[in-house]
Amino acid sequence: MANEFIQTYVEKKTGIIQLDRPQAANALNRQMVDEIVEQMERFDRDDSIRVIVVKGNEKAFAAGADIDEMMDDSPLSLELTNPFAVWDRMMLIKKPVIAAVNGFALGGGFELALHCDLIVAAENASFGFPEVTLGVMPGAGGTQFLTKAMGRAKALEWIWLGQQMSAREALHYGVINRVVAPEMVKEETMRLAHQLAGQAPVAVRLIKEAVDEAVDTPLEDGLKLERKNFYLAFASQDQKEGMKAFTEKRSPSFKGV
Ligand code: DAK
Repeated sequence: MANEFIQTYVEKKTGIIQLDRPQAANALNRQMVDEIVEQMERFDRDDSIRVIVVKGNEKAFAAGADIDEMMDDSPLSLELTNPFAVWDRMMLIKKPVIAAVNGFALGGGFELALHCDLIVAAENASFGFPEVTLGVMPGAGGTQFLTKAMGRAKALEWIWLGQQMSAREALHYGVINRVVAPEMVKEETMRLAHQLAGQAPVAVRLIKEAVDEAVDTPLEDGLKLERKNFYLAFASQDQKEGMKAFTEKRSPSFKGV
């Protein structure tokens, strides 16, 4: 089925998902979230793709969940339809996902960026959780992701006050990776994507799993998984190629197997 709220294209082994609901500042309705996640999964399964990028437009990455759609939800309608299940699927994507943020990344839009592995933002980007001003709270992982990224005190202040934070502040607190001039966001994101696409894909995947494990598990369990993935990396031809290329003083040619 054709996508209504996103556009997708491929550039140099990078699958790009462009949020495309400009008349509503890219507010995320449920169909749009379905389209985003289904496309992420398609790119994840596609051997010709090594990195996934999610981007908005110049004004907004995404200004949150669609308030009009959410307004009439009830506890039981949410319990029955479980609209969070599709968000959980984002966490199963194995390839690197980069968010390219210009303008607003608010509420669910910020949560979408936080579900990505890396965030490249424009100097004029702003991040925030305005949920409290609507009488609710972040529901797609905001309280958890932000607290793990920046610590309890700042996360509480930020989410309680519902204020927007500049890209520089977000960078300072380790919530995002890079800040560049607005017109450079796409270029910087593609530079990063290109660098990642040149790394050994199996190793990149195994590293993502191991680093994610570090966030939530006791050290001992994390070390076990790291060791298992380290062994697994030695099952790849890319390991042979990477080490051989080093000894032969040439660049490796990674195949992802
Ligand atoms: N929902 C619906 N429409 C929105 C929207 C939103 N979140 N954000 C903007 N729009 C619409 C505006 O209503 C306006 O539509 P028209 O009036 O032109 O028809 C259009 O986009 C342009 O917006 P503005 O005219 O307001 O533009 P400004 O430049 O003046 O302001 C703004 C931009 C982003 C600062 C402002 O629009 C704004 O404050 N927007 C709302 C921000 C917000 O409160 N976001 C929602 C937070 S709650 C869940 C998953 C996630 C969530 C919940 C559940 N499940 C899986 C169940 C997350 C919840 C949230 O995100």
